[in-house]
Amino acid sequence: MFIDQVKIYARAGHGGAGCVSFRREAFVPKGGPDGGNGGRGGNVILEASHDLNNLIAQFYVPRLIAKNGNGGEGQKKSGHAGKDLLIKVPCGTVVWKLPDPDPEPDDPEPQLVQDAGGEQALVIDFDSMEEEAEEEDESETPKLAIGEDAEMITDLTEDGQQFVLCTGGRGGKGNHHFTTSTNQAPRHAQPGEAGTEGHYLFELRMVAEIGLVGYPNAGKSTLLNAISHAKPKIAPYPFTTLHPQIGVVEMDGWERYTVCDIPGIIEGAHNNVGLGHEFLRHIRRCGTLCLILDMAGIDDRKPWDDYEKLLFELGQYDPEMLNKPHLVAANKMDEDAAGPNLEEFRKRFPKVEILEIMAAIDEGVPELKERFRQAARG
Ligand SMILES: Nc1nc2c(ncn2[C@@H]2O[C@H](COP(=O)(O)OP(=O)(O)OP(=O)(O)O)[C@@H](O)[C@H]2O)c(=O)[nH]1
Ligand SMILES: [Mg+2]
Repeated sequence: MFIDQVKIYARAGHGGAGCVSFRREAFVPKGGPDGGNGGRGGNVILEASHDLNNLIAQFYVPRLIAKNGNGGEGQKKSGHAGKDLLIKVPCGTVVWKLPDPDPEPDDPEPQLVQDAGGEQALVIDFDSMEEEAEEEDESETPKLAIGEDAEMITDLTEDGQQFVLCTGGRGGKGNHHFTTSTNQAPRHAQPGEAGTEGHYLFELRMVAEIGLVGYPNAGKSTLLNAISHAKPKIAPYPFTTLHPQIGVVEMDGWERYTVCDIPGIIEGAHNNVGLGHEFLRHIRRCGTLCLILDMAGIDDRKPWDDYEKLLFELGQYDPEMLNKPHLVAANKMDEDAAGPNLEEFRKRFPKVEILEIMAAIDEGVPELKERFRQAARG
């Protein structure tokens, strides 16, 4: 299972309470207050890790609760701090703060009414309970509130980058802090502060330099397979790839860059046709896009139509996508129809940079790899 969006509830630990205690020792009369401070609550900390590639761990554990601090003790002993909860998330995780859900409606208050006989009876208004329940249902309509009520609070892109999602509450002060000239034996101490909490949406946007975009069956996964150690599934039917994959391309001289293969897009993807276009989020960060076209038109489409429709769908997802530099990989050049189609394509789009490849047999692939390297270096 591949999870790239998940709702999370997180809460930091509460601070431990301060202690009320008095020194009791033989031969020390009126030993004075010696209540220690409470320990602070644990933080919830996120850490980006390049060893992970999806949010599956958060999907199974969507409540992140850090430990509370311990209470203070006598003899001025401070309580232990609550342990921080360190959560590893994949590099490229964007965290959104969601608005707090509406508080649960209170149960209707029983009301005392006088019945005809003058006796009092307890009446609970069940009608209003039902109405409230209906209203609640309406407010439950799922809204992935990105761009509306949600606020982006961090973007974890670098391996090892940390972010404190919720801060643990401070421990309360013990009673020895509260002695004054007039009160040498205070019988009160501070309670611990509550840790911060909230509802969040974690969204993974993969981090890669080059993004492959194309219709299903165009050969995106075949290309990723040819240039990197990634082994995406390749098959002669559409929508073989169901979730994004990143391949690391290693060049001579220890140079590396990453390429992201995503599921195929088809006309109407912005209206959820095919697999929709939500996974385009994974190529949002790519500096360069490579549009892979089946130049032979094996699935009875024309490459120039594919090209225009792909650009249209990219623009529908986010007009910013059209500002990214892109090049075209004309794939399946080993097929007979590919040559004439390419000629026609060049006539229609003379300014587009095209590289001819046969991904299945590695022809033209080294040149494309080199071109990607230049693009990745920016
Ligand atoms: N003739 C020919 N066939 C190719 C070439 N490259 C890929 N194919 C074939 O095209 C088919 C689809 O390849 P994939 O790499 O799975 O295509 P994809 O773009 O990843 O498809 P989806 O994952 O469904 O979006 C497979 O049967 C490949 O063998 C090529 O250069 N020439
Ligand atoms: Mg594929």
